[in-house]
Amino acid sequence: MTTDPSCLFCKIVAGELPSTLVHEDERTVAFRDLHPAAPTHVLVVPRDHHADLAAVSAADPGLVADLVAAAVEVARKEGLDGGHRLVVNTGADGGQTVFHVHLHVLGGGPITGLAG
Ligand code: DGP
Repeated sequence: MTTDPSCLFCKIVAGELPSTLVHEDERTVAFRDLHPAAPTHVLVVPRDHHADLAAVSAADPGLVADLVAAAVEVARKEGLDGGHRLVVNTGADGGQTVFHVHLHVLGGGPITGLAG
C-alpha cells in the first residue's frame, strides 16, 4: 500500500484523523466533505496515495474504475435518486487543494453552476 505520511487524506484513510465515513471497500473510502457545497457532498478517495487523476491513471487505471464504481454506490446509498454530479478537480488551475486524488459526489438537490 502506498501512503504519504504528510497527506491529509492518507491520515483520514488510516483513521488517524476523524471523518464521517459513508462507504468503504477494499480499495476506496468515502467520507463527508468538511465544507459541503451541496446538501450531500461526499469525497471518494483511494486507500493508496496518488496525487491526482493523471498519477492514478498512469499507475493503476483499474483504480480509476473502482473510484467511479464507489461513487455510484455512494449515490445509491445516499438516495440521490434525482441525480448527482461527479467532480474531479485536477491540479492548481483545476481548483485542487488536497493532492490525494478524490471524486466529489454532489447531490441532494439541483446543482447549479460549476461545483467543486
Ligand atoms: P479539492 O479542492 O478538489 O482538492 O477538494 C478538497 C476538499 O476536501 C474540499 O472540498 C474540502 C475537503 N476537506 C479539506 N480538509 C478536509 C478534512 O480535514 N476533512 C474532510 N472531511 N474534508 C476536508
